[in-house]
Amino acid sequence: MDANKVSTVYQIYPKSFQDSDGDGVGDLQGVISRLDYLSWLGVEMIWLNPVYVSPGYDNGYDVADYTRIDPLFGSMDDMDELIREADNRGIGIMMDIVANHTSHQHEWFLQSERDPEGAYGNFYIWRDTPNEWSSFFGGGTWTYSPIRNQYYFHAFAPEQPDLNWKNEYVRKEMAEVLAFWVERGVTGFRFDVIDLIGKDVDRKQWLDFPLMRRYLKDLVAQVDTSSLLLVGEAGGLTPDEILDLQRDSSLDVVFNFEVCALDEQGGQGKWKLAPFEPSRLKTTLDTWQRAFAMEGRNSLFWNNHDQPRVISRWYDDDERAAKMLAVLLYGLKGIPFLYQGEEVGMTNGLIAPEDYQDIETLNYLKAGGTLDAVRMKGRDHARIPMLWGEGTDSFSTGTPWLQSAHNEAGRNVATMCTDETSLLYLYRELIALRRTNQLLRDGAYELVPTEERLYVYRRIIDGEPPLLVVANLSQDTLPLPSGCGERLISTEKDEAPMLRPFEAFICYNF
Ligand code: TEU
Repeated sequence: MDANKVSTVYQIYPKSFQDSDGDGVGDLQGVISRLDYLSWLGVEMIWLNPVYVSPGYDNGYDVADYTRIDPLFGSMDDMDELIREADNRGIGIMMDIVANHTSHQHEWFLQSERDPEGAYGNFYIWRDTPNEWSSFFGGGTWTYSPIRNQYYFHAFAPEQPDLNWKNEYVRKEMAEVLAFWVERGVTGFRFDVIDLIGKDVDRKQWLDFPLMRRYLKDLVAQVDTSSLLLVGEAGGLTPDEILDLQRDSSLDVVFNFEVCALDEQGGQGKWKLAPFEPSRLKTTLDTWQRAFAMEGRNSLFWNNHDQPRVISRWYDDDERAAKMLAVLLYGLKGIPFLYQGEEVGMTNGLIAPEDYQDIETLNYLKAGGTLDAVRMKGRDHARIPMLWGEGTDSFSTGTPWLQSAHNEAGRNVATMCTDETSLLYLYRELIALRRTNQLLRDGAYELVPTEERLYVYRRIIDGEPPLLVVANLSQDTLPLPSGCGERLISTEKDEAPMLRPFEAFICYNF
């Protein structure tokens, strides 16, 4: 697929999007019932978080069967209907492929555990003696299996054993999973923690790039990917490594998390918070934009199902900041990913301590973590049911699987739909603009030096008048930068002689 042509991917966390049967959990029929909304919004692809059969220790990132739908979400008929109905509206479906690990209840693991000499004996990473290495969810990376009398490796929870990618049959099986979904008509894949497939557990090395590159290249070479959008979640890759993968079409775009970590102390994990500094937002985005200024592209996103709302973490829930961030992101070079609820300014909301559900958060709290950090960075805050109306009633007629409260009136689809000056309408206009404006899609990126509270950059194509994107990252009133011509889109209804707090716009540059 020509990745530059995708104007917006909309991420749906199915558990929290729309419940159709009143059990408090979102499902595929729920997604289908909201396709007209997504079509109105103008999105071209949906990234669906995992809906495969799973015991749900990590909300579906522990897959027990890659080619069956979990009854919690519906059936394969529902999935086929979703693919068809989305396609009727010009919307593709991107499946989440969790290739690094499976569930401990996956048939491969059960067989591997029981029969070391059998066909699946070498599908996972088994050792007689474990080394000391910390997993991403806290605790060690090795768990003893009394059945096999050996230890197996897991980068995440013990219920998520890592596949042994050195085994060519593992790679073949995964290619068959891809082929299965291509056959059913999906238009993209998002590969979960794909940088980890080349790891060396004995040397305690998460990333061996040449190896990871080879495995990934082999994997995608086994299916016809020409009409697919390939997205890799690979926080450990450098821009050069990403460019390398883009050049040979192993991936179209990569998720990197440097921006998400701006409110962390750095090097000490996600829970050690530091104050957010707008100037660092600018320098970090600029570094990544420069790396792909002439070739390749970035992924552009603020939030996802792992990253709670940045307007809560950085900007005290301020809706003006949400608008500014929307314009700033849609001006950048790359593919924008919009996470459900972001278009109505959903915030981290409130969750009572006893209602936390996420395995990562529960482990952290058990280990003595603080609620303050969880309120900012706990993944449940990103997974609060979608606010279609004032409360979560319109998400489900039953009791939502995750209890939460919001106190920001009007931040929901029903309210914002009736207000053409709302954040929701701004997103709709931005999405439409990116669809038609070649400069925004393909133009090179160039920073315009300004003071640090202001982020100004140009998008350029030879022989065309450049665009200027101006974003006031602060609540201060600032002088307008020079060179601002006719505005294409703005957070404000009118123009003022000064830049208002959090004002942002895209205009022609003279
Ligand atoms: O996330 C990968 C990942 O690196 C996370 O551990 C991330 O660091 C953490 O969520 C930050 O809080 C992917 C999925 O997006 C996530 O939902 C899964 O839990 C994880 O892989 C394991 O499959």
